[in-house]
Amino acid sequence: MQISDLQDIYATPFFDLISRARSVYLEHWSGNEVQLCTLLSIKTGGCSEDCGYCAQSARYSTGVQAEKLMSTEDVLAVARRASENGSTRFCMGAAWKGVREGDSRFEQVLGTIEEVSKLGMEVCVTLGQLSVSEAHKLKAAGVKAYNHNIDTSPEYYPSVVSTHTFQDRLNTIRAVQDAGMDVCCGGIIGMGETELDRLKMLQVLTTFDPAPESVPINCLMPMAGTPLEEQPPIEVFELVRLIATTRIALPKAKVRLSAGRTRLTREGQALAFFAGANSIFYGDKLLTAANPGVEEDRDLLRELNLVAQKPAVSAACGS
Ligand code: SAM
Ligand code: DTB
Ligand code: SF4
Repeated sequence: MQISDLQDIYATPFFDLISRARSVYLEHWSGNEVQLCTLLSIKTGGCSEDCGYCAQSARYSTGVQAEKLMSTEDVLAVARRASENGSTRFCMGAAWKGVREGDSRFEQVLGTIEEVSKLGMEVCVTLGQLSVSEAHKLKAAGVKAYNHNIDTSPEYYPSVVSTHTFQDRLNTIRAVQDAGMDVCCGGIIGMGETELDRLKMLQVLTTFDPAPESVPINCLMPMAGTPLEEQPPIEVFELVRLIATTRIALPKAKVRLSAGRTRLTREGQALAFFAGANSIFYGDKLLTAANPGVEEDRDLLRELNLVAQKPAVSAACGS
């Protein structure tokens, strides 16, 4: 898609924009379903990278302590609870620059994935950079989708991260696709980028082949101690416009209303769902930051007559 097309869509009068996004949603999705995805940080903190938004970078004093990789047993206990609570997707995150084949910690994660996939939820992981052989191993262990965000426009990326490049992100995404996993890729808004940066990020996502299966839109949660700690909150209508534009540009993608929901009102979230968001992180914690509580989310979904989407995998095969 051309950037000018995305700019035209984004600039449509607000109600026309969200109505169009809703029509596009109804053409491609049935009913009023929302996917509930639980996140778990299986390896927290101590990361070598300098992503300016991240509480887990070892370069900033954020109060997040570096922890060891969680055992398979401990991860399984959390995954079982998530499944019992109605989550249909389970995403495990590690504060790593990337993974290396042969590393015992990578082997341990593969074992954990094999066990978690038996629970019947879609399994997603976000472990940083990888090459195609590691991607094949993850796929074989039962991973459905790999989360690796481009986070912002190619032009703005170096203002936020210096320890790896935008191209490194694209290379990992290519490896994930070559191994046959779905790509979950989106970004963060509210890092000081312009409206054009947000649309350029979206434009990059529209060039992916195949298209991303899910697109998380995170609102920056300013983390004390990081370079972006003072960023002001985003304007809700800017978020809703971006979600609607994403829905129109990538009609079949799950558009995930991700980090930052604790700072949105219920009405703001309702507008985001109307504009095409059809997935949320569910459970009171993201990786290190807060998320609305399960009861709060259940109430919201009930009042909006939104129901949990069924998992796309069966417990028997986990693939
Ligand atoms: N280390 C891996 C990586 O960088 O891909 C996986 C974990 S990383 C924490 C996953 C994503 O979380 C980031 O790409 C970013 O989009 C999001 N994220 C991290 N910190 C955030 C924050 N403070 N506010 C909003 N989103 C954030
Ligand atoms: C994504 O796009 N957002 C999630 C998930 N993918 C891994 C992570 C949000 C992290 C929010 C900050 C924190 O919890 O530290
Ligand atoms: Fe590390 Fe990922 Fe955080 Fe960057 S976003 S510092 S790579 S955990």
